[in-house]
Amino acid sequence: MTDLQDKTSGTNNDPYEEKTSSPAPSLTPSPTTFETDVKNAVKGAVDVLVSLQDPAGWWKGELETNVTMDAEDLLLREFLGVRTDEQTIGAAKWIRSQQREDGTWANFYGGPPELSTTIEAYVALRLAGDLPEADHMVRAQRFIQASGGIENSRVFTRIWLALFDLWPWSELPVIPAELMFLPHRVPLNIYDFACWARQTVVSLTIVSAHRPTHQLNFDVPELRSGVPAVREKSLTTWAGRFHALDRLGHVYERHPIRSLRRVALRRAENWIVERQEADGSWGGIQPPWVYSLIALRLQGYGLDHPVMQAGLRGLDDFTIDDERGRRIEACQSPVWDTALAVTALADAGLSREDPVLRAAARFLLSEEITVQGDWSLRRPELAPGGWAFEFENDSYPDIDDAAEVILALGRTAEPTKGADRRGIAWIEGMQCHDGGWAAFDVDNFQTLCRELPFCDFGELIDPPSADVTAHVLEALGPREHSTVAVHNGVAWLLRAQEDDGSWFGRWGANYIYGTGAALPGLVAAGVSTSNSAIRRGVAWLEAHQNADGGWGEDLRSYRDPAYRGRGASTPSQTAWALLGLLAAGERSESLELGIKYLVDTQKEDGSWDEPYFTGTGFPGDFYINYHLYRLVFPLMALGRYVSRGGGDG
Ligand code: R04
Repeated sequence: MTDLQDKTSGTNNDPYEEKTSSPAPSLTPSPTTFETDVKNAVKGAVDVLVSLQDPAGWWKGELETNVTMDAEDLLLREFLGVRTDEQTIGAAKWIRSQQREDGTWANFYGGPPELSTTIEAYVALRLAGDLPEADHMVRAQRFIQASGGIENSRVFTRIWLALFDLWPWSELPVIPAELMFLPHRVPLNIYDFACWARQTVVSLTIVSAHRPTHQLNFDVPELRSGVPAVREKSLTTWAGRFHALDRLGHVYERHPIRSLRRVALRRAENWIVERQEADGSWGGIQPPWVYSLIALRLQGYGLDHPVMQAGLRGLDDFTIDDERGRRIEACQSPVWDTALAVTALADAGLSREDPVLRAAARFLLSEEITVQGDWSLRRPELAPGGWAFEFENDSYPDIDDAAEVILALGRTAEPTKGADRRGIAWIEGMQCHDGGWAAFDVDNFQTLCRELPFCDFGELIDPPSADVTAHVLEALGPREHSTVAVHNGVAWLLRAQEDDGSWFGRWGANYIYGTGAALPGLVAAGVSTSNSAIRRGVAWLEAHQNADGGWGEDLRSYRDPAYRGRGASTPSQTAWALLGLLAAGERSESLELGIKYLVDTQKEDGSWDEPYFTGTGFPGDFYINYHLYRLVFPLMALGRYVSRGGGDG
């Protein structure tokens, strides 16, 4: 069922109907009871959030993505020869539980059927012993065939199938290991790729050179349509030229210069080994992790090698096994979640001295990055600092986490011993030349990466985004209003405003996230709340409020403009809109209705439900349900509303 179906019914309780076209629900009769209700909501949310803190000071909500994680986990284990029955049964149960009535799997809750995800889930279930004649498998086949079959699936999916001889390597783009030789100034060298793509590409060069074929006791002819996928052929486009180059690449693959290839592979291998993190991961994220393990195995690393051992053991810590089933987290968010939780609790009125906040601050301080990373290539003189997303991804700190941690540290009395100052210096040093901030790197703009034949999934580069730039302004603004860095950042963010008054959300869904971040960022950096950019942002938010008082934006808005700012209300998106309105000094009915939505939808236990995914990994391709978002963002919004002195007064 699609979320827009009830649009056609035209009834008044359509959650998508904008408030201008529907009767507004009346406000609570007495303002005093309403204020009490809000304060009680804050108290309930504080209690549950505090109860979720780990004794070591951190918070970490589940990071939910899609079943390709679980399918690929079984395939990885099969490839390495370490797959157990217990793992297989648990993962298969989880994968089956995520299948929808029509036999398909999606990439996010309520999302459209996704071909590659459905193929990977199907193959994993075959591996687990489900028969192709079984009802649920037949339904999946029908969708896969109707969508063009394996032929039409993404490169990553076909690589997984090729590893098991279910798809020919000759029908996959070449990922030449000789990429490792390109100097840093030459376009398409590995540092032109965003860090997450770089780690994936380097390990796949090794896999692509070895072309392994691990035999299974089944094939999947039922998933092949026999119709070749259409690829860009015109030499007037880069995609077409790269496609032609790829055909040449296939010829070269048959007779590569052996010594050159050997050196290239050794270089890729060493590059990978040098970047393994203390938890055994690569970048703390699933794709480079699993491809690196496969690549090193192909380079001759045995399962008893310490690098392989650490890698496999680390995966266990990214596995959740509970009554809902066995599933893999694509990454983990302890630093991010802890920073947000501190800010939310401080907004709710916890004192700077509160032991809860001080313990969290001590954890954050222990996570400060003190070593150089791939980011140093473009900024060799810049001293390390800042924070990464996870427990252990020291090589890849990110600017978004650094900004949020600096904001959080400012809310506790714990002495920072200069960590915030070093973080600010690092962030300032990581500003792109155009004034914006990206997530992990400086000036990572090479759009040509996106045209390569093996790059048909996800975001390949890391250019500045409105949400990260806004978070930086929020962190730096109040301290350094007049620095050149802040001035250029404000100018960047003002230029990034869309014609309709909103801002694009790169790491959260979508224009509501971007706008809900941009308004507080601009105001913190000294832009007046009466500035026309702020007013237009406020107007956009208020025009996209749902009839139930909340806000929501369907992830399809990344591909289809019709969904911009539209979707079922969710707690986190409602909170983002409210944080924008609050920062802009709004005291409108819209604000009150939004607060009322949060109060009314809070559960008995003080938390909120949020089946919808509101986090973005890659616009259009990869989405995240951060399980703590449903709690920390509503708490921030309610807390800021109360401390401002609520009501219309
Ligand atoms: C919300 C905060 C954003 N801030 C920190 C981001 C941290 C998470 O970043 C990533 C998470 C990812 N997952 N999976 C991938 C990924 C990449 C990230 C991923 C990587 C490569 C391929 C497929 C998926 F950068 Br291929 C969970 C900026």
